Amino acid sequence: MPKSNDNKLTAVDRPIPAGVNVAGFGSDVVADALRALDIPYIALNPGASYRGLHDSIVNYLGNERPQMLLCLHEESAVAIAHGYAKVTGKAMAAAVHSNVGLMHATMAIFNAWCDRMPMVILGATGPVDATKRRPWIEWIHTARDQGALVRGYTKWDDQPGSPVAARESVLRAAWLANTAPCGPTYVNLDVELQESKLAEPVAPVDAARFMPAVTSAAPAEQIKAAAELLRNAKHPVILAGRVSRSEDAWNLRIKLAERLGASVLTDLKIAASFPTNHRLHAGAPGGTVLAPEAVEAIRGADVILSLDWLDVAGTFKIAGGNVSAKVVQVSLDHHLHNGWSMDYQGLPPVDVFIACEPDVAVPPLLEALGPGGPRVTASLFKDFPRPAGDKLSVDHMADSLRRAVGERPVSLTHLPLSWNGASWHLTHPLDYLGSDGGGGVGGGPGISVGAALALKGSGRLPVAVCGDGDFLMGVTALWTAAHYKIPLLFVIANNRSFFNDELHQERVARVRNRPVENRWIGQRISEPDIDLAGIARAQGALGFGPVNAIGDLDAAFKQAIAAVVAGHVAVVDVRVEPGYTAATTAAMIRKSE
Ligand SMILES: Cc1ncc(C[n+]2csc(CCOP(=O)(O)OP(=O)(O)O)c2C)c(N)n1
Ligand SMILES: [Mg+2]
Repeated sequence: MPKSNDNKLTAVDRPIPAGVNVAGFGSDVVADALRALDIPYIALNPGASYRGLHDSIVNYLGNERPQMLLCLHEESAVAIAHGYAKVTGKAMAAAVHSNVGLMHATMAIFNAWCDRMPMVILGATGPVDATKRRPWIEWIHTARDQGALVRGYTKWDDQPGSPVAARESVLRAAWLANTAPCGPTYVNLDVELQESKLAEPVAPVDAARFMPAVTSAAPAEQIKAAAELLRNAKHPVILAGRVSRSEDAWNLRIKLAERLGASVLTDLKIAASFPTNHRLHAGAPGGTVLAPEAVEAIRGADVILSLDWLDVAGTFKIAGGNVSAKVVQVSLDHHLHNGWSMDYQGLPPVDVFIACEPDVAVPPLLEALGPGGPRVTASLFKDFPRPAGDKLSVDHMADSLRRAVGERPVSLTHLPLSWNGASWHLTHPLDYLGSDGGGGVGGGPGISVGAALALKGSGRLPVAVCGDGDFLMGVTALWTAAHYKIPLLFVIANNRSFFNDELHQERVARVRNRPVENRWIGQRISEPDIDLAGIARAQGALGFGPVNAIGDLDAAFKQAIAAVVAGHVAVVDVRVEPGYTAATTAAMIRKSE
């Protein structure tokens, strides 16, 4: 095993001192704004359209605060910012080159948008003044309305006309991105603006004054009305949705659930929001299907409290529709709904609407409920699945991984579609960071690198469990982790297939009375099998496997975890039998809705 040298990220990519400490060019003013915002990193793939800014970060800022994180694809640059925000709740920056870099970045921006994660994306175009354009290349890389590429899934975008206006844009972009409901913002910097010499010094700005904290209190009347409903509820249910990573808020949610004796649902599409091993947690968390206990809880509920649940209407539909319970919705999400994207989901029935962040609503709700409880309820908790059979399944993989990490705090930075929600206890807000947000396959690796970056030094072991398809689409994010010495364990649930879609083909075949045996064609990633451990090694990570036998799992995980603890990036290729949980499979291949 190679020795991990200095594991300080700031020691990587040091420039020789340029001796520049006065802003001389337009892009220096933009760099100053990034520094003033305390943005620690800017993940990027380079390009001439922002060579001015690039120079300012290296030679004016000395490549620190922000430090560049070189990425091999724009999609991973944005995904890294996404993963970083999942842990910290804060925007870092990403830079992408002209229209082409932005086009590469779009899916990752969409993922971050759907996941309501903040980030500031810097792009570039031009020169807007055609007389200044280099022939050919600067013409093809100039677009009239570049922001239009991402306007449907960013909170705001701008193309400022001067260095001082650009500074204001960057401040506004950070402020808006970080204000709930959070999301990506995009600032497009004209080449000429960046490269222009400043005619006169630009007066400094007190950035903090342009970042006012936006707090929204819970409306007192609605809190009272909700407390009234919940106090009298016989079968309350809490849908624990998009909440923060705060431990205090986590504990207050537990207090609320216990005070009410409410059954609590969580969702693997989003980060951990309630301890899944708590007696009030209703069944194992699912991504696309609801556990039977969860369906039962919703059907039997008389009051349902949604703490910014991702999809209230869809959940009711899965539970069989006709939900008669009174519904209290706590959310600010409506501020982001627009005409381009339908990611806002179905319109749910709501009896009391509390327009604030869930973390803000819970304390006054508890207070308004007053003393009482905790009510006694039957335990809904079920133990881990017992992996069956002698073929290596995803359950065997999870079982061995769980034993290998032992008592060590783990952050699952990503989970594959094949994951069984029953196989892990999520007992801390950082135990699981949620999915890719937008269902854009290929996000797992980059998001995990960004999350691991934010977790570096925290004592938590970042573990990314990815499908092979997801891993292969985003695999070059590994190099960034290896280069910047960001320890991270990848476990690949390698079924050598885009298996999700095999089930879709099976469904179509069933409906059409055609042979389901052909479902694998155009789906299987084999002949040749891809050496995933080899792809890891080729990028400076450590590769283990392929692990084909159940008996070899423990040793592979033990070695890989030791490597990550020593500061490395490690990948374990686990050749799993294709298959999802029985409930997911049944839901996916059934003939009717
Ligand atoms: C960018 C993108 N392309 C295609 C899809 C369609 N799709 C959804 S899941 C999936 C398969 C993912 O494969 P893998 O990560 O190996 O997980 P598995 O289905 O095998 O469990 C595909 C191709 C998508 N959601 N996003
Ligand atoms: Mg697969």
